[in-house]
Amino acid sequence: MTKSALQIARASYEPKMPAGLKGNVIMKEGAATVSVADREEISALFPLTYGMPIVTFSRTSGDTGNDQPLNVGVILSGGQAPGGHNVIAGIFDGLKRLHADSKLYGFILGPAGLINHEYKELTGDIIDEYRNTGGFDIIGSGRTKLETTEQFDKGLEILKELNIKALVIIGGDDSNTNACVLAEYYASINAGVQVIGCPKTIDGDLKNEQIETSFGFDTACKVYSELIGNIQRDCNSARKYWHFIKVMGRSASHIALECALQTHPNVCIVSEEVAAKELSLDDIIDQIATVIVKRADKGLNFGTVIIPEGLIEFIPAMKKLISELNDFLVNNQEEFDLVRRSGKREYIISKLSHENSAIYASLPETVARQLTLDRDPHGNVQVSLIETEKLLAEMVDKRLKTWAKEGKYKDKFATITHFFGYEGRCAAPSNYDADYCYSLGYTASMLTVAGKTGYMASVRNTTAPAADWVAGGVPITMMMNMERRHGEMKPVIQKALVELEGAPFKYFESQRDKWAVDTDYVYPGPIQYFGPTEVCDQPSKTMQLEQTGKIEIQ
Ligand code: FBP
Repeated sequence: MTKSALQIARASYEPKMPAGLKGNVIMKEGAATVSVADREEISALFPLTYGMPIVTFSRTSGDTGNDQPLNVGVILSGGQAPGGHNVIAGIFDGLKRLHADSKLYGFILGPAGLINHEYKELTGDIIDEYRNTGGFDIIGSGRTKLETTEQFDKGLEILKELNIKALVIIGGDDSNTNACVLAEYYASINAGVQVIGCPKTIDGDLKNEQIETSFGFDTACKVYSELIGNIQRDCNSARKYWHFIKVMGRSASHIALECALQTHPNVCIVSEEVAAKELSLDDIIDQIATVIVKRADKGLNFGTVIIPEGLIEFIPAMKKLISELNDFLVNNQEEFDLVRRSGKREYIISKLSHENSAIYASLPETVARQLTLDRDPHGNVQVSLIETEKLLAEMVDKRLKTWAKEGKYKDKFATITHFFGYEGRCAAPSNYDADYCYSLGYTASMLTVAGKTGYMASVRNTTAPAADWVAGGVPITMMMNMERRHGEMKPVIQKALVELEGAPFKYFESQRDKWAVDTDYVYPGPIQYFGPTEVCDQPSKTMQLEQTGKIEIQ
């Protein structure tokens, strides 16, 4: 494999670790825990893994008494996130420190690897190739859901064959929920296999009182912010384009908000605010167009708009339209297919309720078509495929043309659209993610050694220097509540959306009017891996605001 100069230099980076994980480690147990909501239902569903204490690890000068080799399996689940390889390296090093004969097996291409018995042993040579690198390519990832007892039993066959005592599942909220269901099931049948979760997702929506952040968020946001900064410098140089930039984040707007905190765009839409204020698509268009006019009045015919990927589903009126469309097409697909392509739009307009028909008619041709064509296997519109950035740019253009006729706008409006997602998911992890992930992995191995199951690895106090970080484990049931999924009430880890009362949004809210009309762009530049700590080691602005109430340094 040909390596870049950075890859070669970065391979020898030694992730910083909490002092509590260095040397021999002992575990302290706190008080019993309860779930965030629906305690009766969750405790009944998880009789063996409910109520367990939060645990923390600290250094001891004494002997830990753990000196037996231990075989562990690891799965990468869901979308890629920078730092996954360091989680695996941390697990490996933790296990090898315990005993040189311990083994780590990686299941190939996500949970499917466990079910299909596809795996490889991760030896020291392999691990060394992947230290501090981005991507999940060491074993690959996948989105198969581990949720049926047949899958659990099939998985157990290979776990037994390889004498694996613990399985670490690195994933987002759904994968960690399923990890807990698996932990409970294996405990209930005395399978002798523990299950430990690890918080991953660039979306940043797996966090709570105990989990400060999901790994990958920091790096992905830094990559997108670098690109947004570059675009801002370009548009401030050319002074002729408005850039509409969509950023990933399937549901929550944490990425969009963090990028706004890093780059000070002229507009950033936050889906959670749209939902809370029940804004319509028309309101959002109005907001953006108003900023464009205000800047034009100052001679500034350029700017940036950041749009979160999940926006459409947070606009109450769009949600209703999509839901009626889903129902209508499920029942009338054959008739719809017979309508000529040129007549499909009019056909839908004639069939929908008055309210939804008007919204549908106002959508640009391409988006209207996407809403009727791109459907998932359950017959639902694939909202993530809708090019929201183009939708908004086109609709703003239309609005400005109307305003021009009314004499409210007289300048030229030119747009360029972008979507940043895959550009950041496999970037080489920032120092924060490299350190955080390695510590999470090492902690996961300590949890397996301690015999824990149904826990998520946690590393806290991460805005402090790494030596002061606190490593431990949190019972997954503690993060759960009951939610309706596919028509059924299910126990799930609460997804963390942007809190409108939280410090990151409040800070953004206090600044956005200034950023809208002034040109106060920040150009973060590329992630730095070597250099002064204030350049290389800063956690995300979101974390800084959440943990300390302020941004240390822009
Ligand atoms: P995870 O929640 O699995 O970490 O994935 C998040 C994400 O990166 C979203 O931001 C994005 O909407 C989605 O994955 C895209 O995934 P895919 O390429 O599998 O469609």
